[in-house]
Amino acid sequence: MIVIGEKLNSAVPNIRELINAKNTAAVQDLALKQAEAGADYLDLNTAQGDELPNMEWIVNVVQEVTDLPLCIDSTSARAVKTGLDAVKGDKGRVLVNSISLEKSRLDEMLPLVLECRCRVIGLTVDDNGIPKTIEDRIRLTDRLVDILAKKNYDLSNLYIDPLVLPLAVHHANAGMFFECIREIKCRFNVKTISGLSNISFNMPMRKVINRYFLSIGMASGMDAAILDPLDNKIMTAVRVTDLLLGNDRFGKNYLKLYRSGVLTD
Ligand code: THG
Repeated sequence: MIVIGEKLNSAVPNIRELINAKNTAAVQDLALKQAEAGADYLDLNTAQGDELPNMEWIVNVVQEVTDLPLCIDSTSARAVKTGLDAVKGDKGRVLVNSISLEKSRLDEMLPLVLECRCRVIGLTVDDNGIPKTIEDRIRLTDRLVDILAKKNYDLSNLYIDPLVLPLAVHHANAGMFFECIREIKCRFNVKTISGLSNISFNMPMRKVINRYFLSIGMASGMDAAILDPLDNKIMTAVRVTDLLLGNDRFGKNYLKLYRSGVLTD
């Protein structure tokens, strides 16, 4: 499973303060810790604050301490462009988070993604909002796949995020998400991704729900997740589920986590 480290997100009050204060040491420490914990990408979000200059700054300081590819997290195409411009080396390794079928967002983000042939997260949302049914999410995926395929975009670089809604809103929301992932993996040659926190919104013991959600999601074909790699229990869930699914040859990653003392029950 592809782990996207979520820690450097300005939506979290502490992090917002670190970013706005341009606290290089603290930001670099969080970048390094997530890399050491096994993150494959680092998500960077500076939306809460002076977004463009902060994005340029954070891309620069993070790159000083790690070569991990970056996941540039913004609804603003200008912020994404600023982030991409600051990336050194191969921009094709960047994961843009995200495009959608909302007309203005698609029109602005698409040229950036096509120009650098980078990876991209596609949200199943359009100008009518998040669809209520699996069929409508598949329909939006189909439209996005069609648009990108016509531009000769490599679809294995597209990560569809079906946008999971809270269980507290409807008891079938998790089940619908898993079914959606299975359908998407069956019908399209794309990858799938999700954040973990929405599912448990407004419920007690959120982290327990998030862990089981992750595990069933992976078994349904979820390729990547945006999560906190510094949470030993969630990383245990990632490595154990990959081991059980046959995605960890010789148990290499499982044993590595065990030997580092992080694996926990
Ligand atoms: N899909 C896509 N992008 C996303 C999300 C998604 N980006 C933002 C978000 N969802 C994922 N990122 C975060 C980042 C931080 C937190 C939650 C989601 C968060 N952090 C607290 C902290 O760090 O203190 C709490 C951490 C914890 O308790 O585990 O809440 O769904 N495409």
